[in-house]
Amino acid sequence: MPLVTKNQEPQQTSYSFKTVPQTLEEMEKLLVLLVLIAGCNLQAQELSGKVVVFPKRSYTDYVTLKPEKTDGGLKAMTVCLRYISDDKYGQTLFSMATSGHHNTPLLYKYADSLTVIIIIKADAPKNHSSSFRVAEQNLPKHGLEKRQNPHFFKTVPQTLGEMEKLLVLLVLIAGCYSQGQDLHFKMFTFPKKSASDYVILKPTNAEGHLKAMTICLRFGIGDHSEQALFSMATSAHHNTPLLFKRGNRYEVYMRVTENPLLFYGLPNELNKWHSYCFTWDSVTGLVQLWVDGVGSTKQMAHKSGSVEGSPSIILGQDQDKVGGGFDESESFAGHIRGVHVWDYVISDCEIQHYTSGSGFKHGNVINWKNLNYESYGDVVIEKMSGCHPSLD
Ligand SMILES: [Ca+2]
Repeated sequence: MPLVTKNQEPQQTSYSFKTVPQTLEEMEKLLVLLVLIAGCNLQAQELSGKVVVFPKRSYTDYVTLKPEKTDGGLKAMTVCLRYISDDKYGQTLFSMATSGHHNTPLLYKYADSLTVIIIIKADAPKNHSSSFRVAEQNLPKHGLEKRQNPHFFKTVPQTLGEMEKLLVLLVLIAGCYSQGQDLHFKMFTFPKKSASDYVILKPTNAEGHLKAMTICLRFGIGDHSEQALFSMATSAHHNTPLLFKRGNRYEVYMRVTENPLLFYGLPNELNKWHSYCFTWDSVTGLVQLWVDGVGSTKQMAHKSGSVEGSPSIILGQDQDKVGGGFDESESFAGHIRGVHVWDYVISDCEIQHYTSGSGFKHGNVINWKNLNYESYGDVVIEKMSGCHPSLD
């Protein structure tokens, strides 16, 4: 219900937290604006580590999941989900409906905590609140849609407190509130060797005191010339580390400018994507490389040391000083994507998950899906063609 009567002048709304929208129209505008700002879209989203919050029992709050397979004809099915609830009432956990029947199935939890599966049952128990409705058949292709409910806008929050709660909820559900960019299905293309093409990556934790590190990226190259894969520099040293490739071997410069660690026998075919991970742990000093899931033997560098200060991270060039000192012969030409950096050594298992692209935990220092970066020169940010597997 609009709060403004005919006799009153509608109040000018500035869409700040201090002003509660006064009308249905204003509320709708604000919500559309918020969703746009949040950068949400209807593409498939990686939701690991996130939850969908249903703050109240209502017949207007729900999420529609769009199945990847929409052609029907199911002869078997497994449905998995996790939920938590302290509600003493019955709860609909999952509802799949088709034109043939509206319970195919309905998964319902009764108040006595017994989870009941009802398949092809005429009706769910009366007086329960459908708090989770999922997946109608014949919907468009995959993706998760946060649907605007036609009833939702009929009630405008009446107080500042209600408005704040709603905004917090929206941001939580949107799950994409950040200043970085999601480069899923994109890549950096370095079309030539040069001293002017590079990308600066800005870490989330700007002030480092790194005692361990994992760096993963995917790359493809077309020749066996010297190639700087990843360069991290600080004011204390410009190789912390430099990850380099020369001919058929991989090189790691960790706090050294000469005599790098050398790694032989790892996959290095040309014109092919490679998954590359570097790990370093200060306590043991052990360094390991992984290429396409093949782990090297371990070598030692910068034992008991740390990487202090704000690191300068650059793709495409070898920094011989912080942010510069580039040499064309050491520059990178090819493709890089899927860059993640952690401030700890991720497990072998996680590295395998990264390699296969199956649900690994994203980097907490550099995250390809929330990346702050600046590109220079002729570096092109390209969308991957649909023929590539989605691994990031
Ligand atoms: Ca150099």
